[in-house]
Amino acid sequence: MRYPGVIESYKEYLPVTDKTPIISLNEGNTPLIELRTIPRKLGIDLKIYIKHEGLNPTASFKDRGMTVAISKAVEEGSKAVMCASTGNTSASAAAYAARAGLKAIVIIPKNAIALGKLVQALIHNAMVFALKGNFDDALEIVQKITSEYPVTLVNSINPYRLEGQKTAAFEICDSLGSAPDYHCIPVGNAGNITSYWMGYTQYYEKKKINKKPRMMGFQAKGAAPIVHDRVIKDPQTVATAIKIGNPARWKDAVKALKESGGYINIVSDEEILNTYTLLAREEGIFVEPASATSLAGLIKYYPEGIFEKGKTVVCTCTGHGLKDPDMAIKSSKTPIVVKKIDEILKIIDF
Ligand code: AN7
Repeated sequence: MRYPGVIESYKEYLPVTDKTPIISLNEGNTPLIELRTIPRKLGIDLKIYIKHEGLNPTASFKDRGMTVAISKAVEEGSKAVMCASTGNTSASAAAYAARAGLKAIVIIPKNAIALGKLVQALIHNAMVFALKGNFDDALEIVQKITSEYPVTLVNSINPYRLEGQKTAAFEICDSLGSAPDYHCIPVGNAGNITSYWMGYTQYYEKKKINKKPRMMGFQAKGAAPIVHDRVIKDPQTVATAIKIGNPARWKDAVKALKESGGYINIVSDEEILNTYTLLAREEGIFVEPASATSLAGLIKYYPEGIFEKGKTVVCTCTGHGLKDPDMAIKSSKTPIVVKKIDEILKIIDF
């Protein structure tokens, strides 16, 4: 059977009816890849899976929530949608709005989002504003405009976004046959950790699983408002996707952490980038820097005994590595320029 996307797959758990026009790009059904090399090389006694959300239609997890938010916007007669974004939400909003025939307006922090994401918003023909300010400033403007004008907000303040995103937790349980013991996840605006916890909780209440995981959130060191329990005025990190100082879903994330007996802590830019290259080189998995935060946190805190040995962990990798080609180039060797076969053979040195 042709895979139909997350709304058709999990209809009974979503706020849709037969009257909801389903706007989908067949998102979801992303691979759950078991790590082969990293746990062995680093001496980590855990079964670790990567939920590779970079393999969604616009190459990030945002598509799961966007299919629901855009479908509901169309159902409600909206003609335009708007978001602030560190890049992935705007890429997804632009694509799903194009699919639905809606106008998309996005505000991104100027010179602060990865090139691939900017390109996506542009090619899908969104109206793109580059704000001289950061993500938090952009979100404030979007909240003001959408509360006063007839345009639908599609940031994760929109509850339909969370509804869609929770389907990733369902997929994990469906493919493992149970919930993992731990779930590691990057935390930016904190919508995704909230969504996963909703998903696990609902599956538990429906008796689809008999345990729930501990939610393990990780924030970049220079952008860790939840860890430090205060707004960060000028957040800084190479992981531009999570360069957020005042998360919209802050309270919900704290609730998810509390209810799950979870854990939240920081990882440095260096630790994020080390894990980013490690995943690419040792496992063949290319994710964007912010996405590597989940595994970077596991690698950093495992030696402190935060994870019980022998357990199963899922790390969500939220976006594809191709989103940020500049970072990939900076993190890699340069091509070797040659003209003749002899030069190549000399360098390979068989
Ligand atoms: C790759 O696109 O906030 O904690 O505006 O793109 O749910 O915010 C992106 C967030 C992690 C954090 N990884 O998720 C946006 C935006 C990637 C991301 C996050 C984002 P949340």
